[in-house]
Amino acid sequence: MGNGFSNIAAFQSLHIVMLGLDSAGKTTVLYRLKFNEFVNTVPTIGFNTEKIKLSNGTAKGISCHFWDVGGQEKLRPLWKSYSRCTDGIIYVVDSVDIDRLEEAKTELHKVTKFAENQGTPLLVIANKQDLPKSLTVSEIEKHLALHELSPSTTYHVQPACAIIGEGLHEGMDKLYEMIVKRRKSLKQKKKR
Ligand SMILES: Nc1nc2c(ncn2[C@@H]2O[C@H](COP(=O)(O)OP(=O)(O)O)[C@@H](O)[C@H]2O)c(=O)[nH]1
Ligand SMILES: [Mg+2]
Repeated sequence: MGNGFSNIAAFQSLHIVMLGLDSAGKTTVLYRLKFNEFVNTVPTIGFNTEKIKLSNGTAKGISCHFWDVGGQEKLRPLWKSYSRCTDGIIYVVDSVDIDRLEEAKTELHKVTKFAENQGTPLLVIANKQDLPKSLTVSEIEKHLALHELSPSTTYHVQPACAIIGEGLHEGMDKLYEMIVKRRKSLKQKKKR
């Protein structure tokens, strides 16, 4: 392969948790990745989970076990246990729901501060880019105050439209790259 990623294929499957406020599009992302088509969703009570073998890009062939946890306020206390010791966190944001970006920011910062999540790579999906007046990546980055996250948290903001699947594979590639990098540096630290 020669891209430095080959050895990660030996990993069993990556554990990925998907968080974000209710209605951001998490479940749509999940089923878009799973079935490669649009699936009409209902609000998630509890969680959805799917094992998905990625079919595109550098992460092609990598198995991921996704946990899509409901985002309603009463369900958010669950986020802590679902995100514990995960390989990567996907945080889905509705790019037109400006009124709730402050709330999205608060919840995101809470999650990344849990001791178990220190350094866990973060993929922010700036979803619903198909809608008029959707905020750009840099606006989302600012509203979520991503620069205030702990320096150990590597992140990438990916513009996407989950309904047609645009941006999702690019986002997964970035997340995968961050996960590989982190594993390598953890391994090197252990050797020292
Ligand atoms: N226009 C648009 N609507 C979307 C997109 N992604 C999801 N939705 C819609 O947003 C609503 C909430 O989606 P859902 O996946 O259930 O959100 P969740 O609560 O985060 O799981 C549904 O009506 C979806 O069809 C998108 O990229 N563009
Ligand atoms: Mg849902």
